[in-house]
Amino acid sequence: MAAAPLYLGLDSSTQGVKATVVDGATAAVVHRAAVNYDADLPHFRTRGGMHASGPQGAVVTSPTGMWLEALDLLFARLAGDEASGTSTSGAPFRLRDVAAVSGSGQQHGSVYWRTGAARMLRELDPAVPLGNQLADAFARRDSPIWADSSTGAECAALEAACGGAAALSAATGSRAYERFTGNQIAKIAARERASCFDRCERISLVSSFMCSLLLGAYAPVDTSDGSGTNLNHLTAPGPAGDGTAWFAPALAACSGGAGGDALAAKLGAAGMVPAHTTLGGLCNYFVYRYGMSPACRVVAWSGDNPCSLAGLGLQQAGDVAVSMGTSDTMFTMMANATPGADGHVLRNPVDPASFMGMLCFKNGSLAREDVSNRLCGGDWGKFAQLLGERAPGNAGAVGFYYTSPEITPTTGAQGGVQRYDAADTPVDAFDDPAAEVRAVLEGKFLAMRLFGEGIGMETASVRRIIATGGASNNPAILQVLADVFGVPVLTLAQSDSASLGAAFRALHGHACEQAGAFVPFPEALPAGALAYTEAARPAEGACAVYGKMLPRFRRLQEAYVKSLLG
Ligand code: ADP
Ligand code: XUL
Repeated sequence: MAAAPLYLGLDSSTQGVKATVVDGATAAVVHRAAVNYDADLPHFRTRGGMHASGPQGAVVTSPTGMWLEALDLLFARLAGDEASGTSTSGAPFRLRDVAAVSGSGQQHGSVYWRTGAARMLRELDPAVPLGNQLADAFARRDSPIWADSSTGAECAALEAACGGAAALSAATGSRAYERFTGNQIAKIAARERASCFDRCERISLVSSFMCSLLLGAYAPVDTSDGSGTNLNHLTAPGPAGDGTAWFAPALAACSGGAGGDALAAKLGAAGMVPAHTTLGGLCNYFVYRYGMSPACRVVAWSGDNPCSLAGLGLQQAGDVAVSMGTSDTMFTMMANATPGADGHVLRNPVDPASFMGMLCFKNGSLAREDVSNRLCGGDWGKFAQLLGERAPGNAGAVGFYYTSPEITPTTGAQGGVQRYDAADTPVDAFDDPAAEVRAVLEGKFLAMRLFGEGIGMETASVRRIIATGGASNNPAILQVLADVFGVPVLTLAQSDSASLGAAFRALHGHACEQAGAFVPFPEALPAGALAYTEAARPAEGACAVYGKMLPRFRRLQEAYVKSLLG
């Protein structure tokens, strides 16, 4: 009997690159592999996969060459596991059985291919590692990434050129954000016009960059990750459907004076594609070097948050996901796009007719870890115990923990920590360590509620929350989340929702290609693909306590953010 087709999902994230192989018949995870940049590629000298520089560490990049080496190392590990007959599930697998591959990239990052690089991509030599043969393929050695917050001036200019923040948000799904690719490009186009921008024939996102390596040709940007650029038109019709066109005024504003057409040519003059699009076959490099099938199809890559939406199985409005990793994100499926002043609306990666609402908080696990390290010696069990010592509402104690400059709400280039007692008086420390532990969580989840409402996600319409990311292993943290929103919190047995979602999207894209028409995502997924477990149920009355607290929380947040913005 022929083996069931396998689907490969890759995730090029901030700290490493991961692979998830799923069985197409059951959607069960057959194998996983991972590469960690800091540990596995120490010669790039990154911390958390990043290089930070400038005042407050606001300029943040990753070496593009590191991503090349990491992809080879990941495939070498997969091929080695195949050869030794080992896998994380115990079931042997063959890379040759992978019918389609797709991927997930950290959002917003950008790669600058130099003139002539298309040919280098087309002629990739399977005998030479990617890092060696593409060493000269870039107009810039380092890629700005999502953690960068150095483009405040470019954001102001973009909003001014597009008729203000509200107009930009209505068109692209978000007002101008420092990390969004358009503003990153604008900075480089203006300051490095001759040394980089004019020498560059193509600008890729991290997602379309990695996809280009698999294709051996420049891959288009997909509409979901494209919604994180400030350069897209969220709803206008484009060559490949609604939401696939660039937004001309934004292109012109971010081109450093070179003109919107010049920038469109570098981004892909044909516009974007829906994320379920199959772009072509896998290039020979991966066939000959790692034993992949020459028949393997490449489905467009997307951003990590859109891929997580697919991996967590969000299927109807009111399904909300909360991911608590390096950054915290909250996202939800939405029937309509109602972009607001803060937060983002993206295209849905598995349904070209709907949208994805998203909030991104920069201070996620590192802020919680800071509290845990200071007060609990880094013991999450102790953290949970302290959390249980105080009731929802924290007897009025409120804190804001922006250990690095925050994105939601935007604190500009400044970060800081501010605590208030029940009388709204700023205090240096709470009397009770348990208050600090509760405040760092309640503050985050209240911000999710507050900003969620700003993009049309009414708390009353939330049905359930699916939690993922490192901190979702902590049931006590999930209890606070359930209490703030008043709904059950579920977790999924499978981890790594972004690479899992990329594997599911490979399966989905392949199903659409084979059917010659769009197949609804839930129909493409094998039954039972997603097994949820209820991890927390809201305590009686807790949600109402938080509802009452929200106006005060908003007021204190506004006051503190105003002081940071100066
Ligand atoms: P990434 O964004 O890099 O994928 P992860 O989702 O793997 O990050 O999350 C890593 C974080 O999870 C760590 O920084 C750690 O603080 C946090 N974490 C791990 N276990 C726990 C726990 N039991 N309670 C709270 N936080 C945890
Ligand atoms: C989303 C964001 C981060 C990155 C890295 O807008 O900036 O979540 O995608 O994970």
